[in-house]
Order: sequence, then C-alpha cells, then structure tokens
Amino acid sequence: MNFSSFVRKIGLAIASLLFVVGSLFITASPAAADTVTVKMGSDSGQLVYVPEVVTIKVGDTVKWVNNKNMPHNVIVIDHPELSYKALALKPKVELESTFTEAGEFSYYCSPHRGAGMVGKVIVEG
Ligand SMILES: [Cu+2]
Repeated sequence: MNFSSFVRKIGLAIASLLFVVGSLFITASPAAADTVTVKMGSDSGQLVYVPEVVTIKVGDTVKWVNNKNMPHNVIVIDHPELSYKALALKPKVELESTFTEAGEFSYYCSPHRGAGMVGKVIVEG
C-alpha cells in the first residue's frame, strides 16, 4: 500500500465515523406531545371552563371534558376545524383538538357565552 492510498482509506474511515455520529444527533427524538384537560363547567356548577386559559406547545392536544351544567360546546373563533359545534349533552363526553400552529385561540360555549363561558388556548412555537 502506498502512502496516498493509505491516506484515502483513513479519510474514508473518518468520513464514515462522522456520518454515524451525525446520524445519532439527527435521530434524537423530540419531546412527546402532551394532552391538557379542560373541564366544561366547574365542579361547583359554574358556567366556566376550568382552567380558563391553558398554555401548550405546537402539536399538543386540548381535551375538553363535560363536567357540570350541560350542554356545552367549543367554538374556537375563526377556527371551525378546531371547534365542536354539536352540543355535548352527557357528563364525561370528551372533545379533542390538536393545535398545529402557534398563536392565541379564543373560544366560547355557544349556550353560555353570555354567562361568560369563554376560554383561551395559548400555543407556543
Ligand atoms: Cu357551556
């Protein structure tokens, strides 16, 4: 083996090593998405979402669960794709929306908006 082919072999070995090390960094898995639960109607029967404001990350899901003083629904302003217009009539009914873009999303319950049943999802990028 002459000197230049030796250098080429070492070069290839180093290149493959760097490739393997680089792949390890690339495949490091991101944090798993979370689901945050919001009650519709407080335990004491008030017409509110509990908690009224939640802060999540892009890709997380909000799960609204029917609690007290049904019926309720979830109308996310300007986002029909995240909304549930149909009234949830029974206790424990779950409505889920996954938020895939950052921003602030205000929502309300159509039967109880006038009573102040409003909420907000803050989605951080
Ligand atoms: Cu309501």
